[in-house]
Amino acid sequence: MSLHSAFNKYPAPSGINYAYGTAGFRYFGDQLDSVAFKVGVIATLRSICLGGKTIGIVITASHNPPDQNGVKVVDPMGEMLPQSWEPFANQLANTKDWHQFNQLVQERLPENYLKSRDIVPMVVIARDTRQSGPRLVSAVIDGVNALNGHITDFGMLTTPQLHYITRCSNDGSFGVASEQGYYNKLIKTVTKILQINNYDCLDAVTVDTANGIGGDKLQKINALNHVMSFHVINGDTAHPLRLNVDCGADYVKTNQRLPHGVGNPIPDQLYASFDGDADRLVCYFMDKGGKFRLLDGDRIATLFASLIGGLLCHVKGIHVTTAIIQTAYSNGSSTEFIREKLGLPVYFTSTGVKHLHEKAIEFDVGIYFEANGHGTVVFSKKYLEELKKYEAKNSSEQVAVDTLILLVDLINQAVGDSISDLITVLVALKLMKKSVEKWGDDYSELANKLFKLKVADRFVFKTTDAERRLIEPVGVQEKIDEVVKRYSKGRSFVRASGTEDAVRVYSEAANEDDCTELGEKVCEIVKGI
Ligand code: 16G
Ligand code: ZN
Repeated sequence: MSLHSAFNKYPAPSGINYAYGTAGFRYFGDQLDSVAFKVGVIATLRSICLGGKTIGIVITASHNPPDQNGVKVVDPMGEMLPQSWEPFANQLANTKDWHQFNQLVQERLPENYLKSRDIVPMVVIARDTRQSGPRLVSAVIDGVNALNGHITDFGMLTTPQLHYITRCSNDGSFGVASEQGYYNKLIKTVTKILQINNYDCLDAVTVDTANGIGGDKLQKINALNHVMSFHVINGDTAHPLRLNVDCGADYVKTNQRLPHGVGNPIPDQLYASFDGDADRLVCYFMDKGGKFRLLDGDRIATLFASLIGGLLCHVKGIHVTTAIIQTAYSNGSSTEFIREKLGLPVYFTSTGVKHLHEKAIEFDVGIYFEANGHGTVVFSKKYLEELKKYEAKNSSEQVAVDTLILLVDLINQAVGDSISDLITVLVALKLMKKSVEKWGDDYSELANKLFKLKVADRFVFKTTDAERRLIEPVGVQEKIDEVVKRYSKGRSFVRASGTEDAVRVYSEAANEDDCTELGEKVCEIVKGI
């Protein structure tokens, strides 16, 4: 099909202004056909501009309800589409006129591209379990084919698996670019870590997979290995309308309670939840007193930092920079714990994986997590090289070095990955001989609450300082400051959502009542604008 015919096949609906947000284009599934076609075109153009490197596309709306969907572009090394391409993506997505559309496309194409065939643009695609997925994949395929691109459809995968495949397609040293390649790398690495540390297997764990794709993939891992085992609950992918309903990482984190399906939790035993596309992880347990204890992204970051920091202590003579990257949503207690107990620097960025990732790669070991469970660790080339050439002085040092090297393979550096993050949590607890209870006692969270407000125009809210302060509307931040200082350990910020037509208000304070009162007062300020 020619580009022109494909353009006509997918007319853009009127009345929607599409915007490439923090996680790509995200709308109701039936509003995305024209966008999916255009993202096919964008990914192909991106591949052409990068001389034929493979670009990824994921069709998912993550933790959002089943009738929504999203289209997201993955860059060659598994990162997000660079922000410099977002205005172009928005322009294409909103163009209804063929001539204008064609002109925009031609401007990005090298001269004679369609005739010369010097470059073969490569695209890989996967989707989650949503009903609108197959239709949107077809639309993407039409977009890629219209520009003579080559596309491989990997069917249903977790978002991080598609990031992994994209990266491997461009960098063979990362692994084999297939779903099986992903499992092989993971299983081989875990098996080796356990072996050199004298353990047979990891503890089995119950995982709520939000009735999403992560459940199917964990079952595959169960069938392929002997060193770890996952008991999947909320693993019903046969009924896509159950996706994320009363379960999953977002439900557990937002409501601070057990997901549907965990009836009688065993005290002090670890449980975990993924989100619908398996790139977020939260852990939790019920303590002996029957209290629900959440172990969110902040906790996972501190656990990983303790594991890596502890191992690095054994390897004297290696100099690496380590930092933890957080967002405004990270609990103040976790920040204090990292700075004071772990002695590590903390940096803040805006919400959204791409911002955290960008900062994390400035360090040899960059640990980044959002409180909601999105995150991973990135390692520099230098770090791996230094470890590889390090001459250990005794066997325990050698084990530490080898474990550190293996962790680089275990952790999915391309993007936060529920499966590999969970396995790393289990490895960390085992190697550090740390109980879940002890992990939960690292620090006590300050009370925190999140409010969502509908406003006439969320774009009037402009922030600075990693979204922690408002610069517009002018004068509002001063009013917030005035309220915040009345509460012990008080903190609050206001930011426009990047995924919903709403404004979010976060409040934090020494106790629940203060936290609620503070949040409500800040909401009043916002409503009064
Ligand atoms: C997206 C982001 C997530 C962020 C959330 C904030 C990615 C892959 N996903 O889901 O990291 O926490 O947006 O949503 O970057 P909000 O802007 O609506 O609060
Ligand atoms: Zn997700």
